[in-house]
Amino acid sequence: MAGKPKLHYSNGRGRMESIRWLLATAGVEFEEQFIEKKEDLEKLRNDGYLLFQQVPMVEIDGMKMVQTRAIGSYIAAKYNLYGKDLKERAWIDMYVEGTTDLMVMIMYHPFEPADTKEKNLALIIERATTRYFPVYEKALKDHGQDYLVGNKLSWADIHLLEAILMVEEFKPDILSAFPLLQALEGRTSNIPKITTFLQAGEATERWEGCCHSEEEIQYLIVWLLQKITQP
Ligand SMILES: N[C@@H](CCC(=O)N[C@@H](CS)C(=O)NCC(=O)O)C(=O)O
Repeated sequence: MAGKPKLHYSNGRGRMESIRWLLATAGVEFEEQFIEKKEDLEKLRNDGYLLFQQVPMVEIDGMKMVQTRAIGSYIAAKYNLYGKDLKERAWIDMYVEGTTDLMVMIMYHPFEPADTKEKNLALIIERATTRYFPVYEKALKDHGQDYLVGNKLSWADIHLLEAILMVEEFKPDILSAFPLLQALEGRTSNIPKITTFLQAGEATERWEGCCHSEEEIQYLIVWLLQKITQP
């Protein structure tokens, strides 16, 4: 039997968090090898483990997978969270990519300089409520089903729940004009495996870590230190 998938990333949400969500929803136990310092990333690179010298990297089924999107597709397909046919998969892809665009805005938020932070937050909220959430609310209204695609839980719903919770951290009533999304949030977060994942604090207690370059790792460390030392 293949061992547990092993996730290589920082102890932050960043690009790995959606992978953690998918595995948790599928009920797959995984191990984490956190990248804590520059040398950890260098070692992975020197060992030839990172195809493009970047993380996330997931050891799974004998592969060392990189590229968040590819890892997510593999896991979603493997664990039956990727629709029943090509058309459903196309819809799931469109939704997941749209949600990812919103998430990336949020992911960069902690790295925004103080003078643009507020503006950036306003833009996140504006995009969530005028560009992304209306699409999902309409989809649910139009087909009248419980989940976004194929009346069955898929990667699209899981990814959306993750994004909703992220935006709610900034604005708890963000879904006030989206009753069907509120229902979807309740329905999905009550799925036992997701509840367990949320209760374990996995989804909420990580800092918004994502490192892009050695300079950014340094920047991150400064940012983290500031966060830790703030009263
Ligand atoms: N397209 C890649 C981007 C990965 C990426 O930018 N990873 C960052 C960490 S979040 C990284 O490894 N940065 C170091 C570098 O680019 O040198 C993906 O989606 O996985």
